[in-house]
Amino acid sequence: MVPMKPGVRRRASRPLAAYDLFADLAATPGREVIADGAMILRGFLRDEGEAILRAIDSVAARAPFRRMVTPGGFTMSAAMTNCGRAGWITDRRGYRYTDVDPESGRPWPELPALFVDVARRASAAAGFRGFVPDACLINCYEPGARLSLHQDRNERDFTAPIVSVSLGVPAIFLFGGAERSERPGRWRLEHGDVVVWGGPARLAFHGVVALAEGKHPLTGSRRFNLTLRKAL
Ligand SMILES: O=C(O)CCC(=O)C(=O)O
Repeated sequence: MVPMKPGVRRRASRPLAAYDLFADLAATPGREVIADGAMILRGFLRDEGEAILRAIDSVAARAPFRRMVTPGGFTMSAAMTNCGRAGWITDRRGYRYTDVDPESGRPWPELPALFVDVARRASAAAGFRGFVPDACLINCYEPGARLSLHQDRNERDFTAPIVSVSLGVPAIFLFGGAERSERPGRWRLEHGDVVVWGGPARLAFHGVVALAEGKHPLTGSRRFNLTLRKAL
């Protein structure tokens, strides 16, 4: 080991969210690479959908879904809530994370252990090791609700991947590049599919096309999405 000069502090090692296994795992059946650093895990959580939906209900009982307003004054069509140490919000003052729910003044509900476990397993299955989320944005789409192309960039640490879980009615997911002008690909996401992106894809623009009418035995006409992130 090289001795350090007196007064020079060794930098703390960065959290390990390595992307080194991505290429090896991409060839596994049920995995679909949609960009360098981004993959869909088909049906990964199909059998756990019901338990995840129950956990969403218990979060929403404490921090109800609401339709937030963008800084430009547009009311978003998807309803949202959060759990974890930080929750993503938007209002006339901007996009940001807060440690309390502005509607109640109370901390966001804790991240259910199931969500942490799902994030760990899904990120590892996509080749990102050591991911521990501290925030989960929960989106609820009714028919017609959509999410326009955006980057997830309010987080402090872009070395951590994003884990995005789809439940209920299928949706068309848009996934592009680091520039908004890049034409995104379109991917149908079904109940239990998980998308993981990080490394070179971490700041890719992505969005969701307006939800079509549909019926799912567990969610009726709605689609839910969990976006698990390391925000702090
Ligand atoms: O609903 C989805 O599949 C994507 C959600 C999303 O992009 C987000 O919450 O940033």
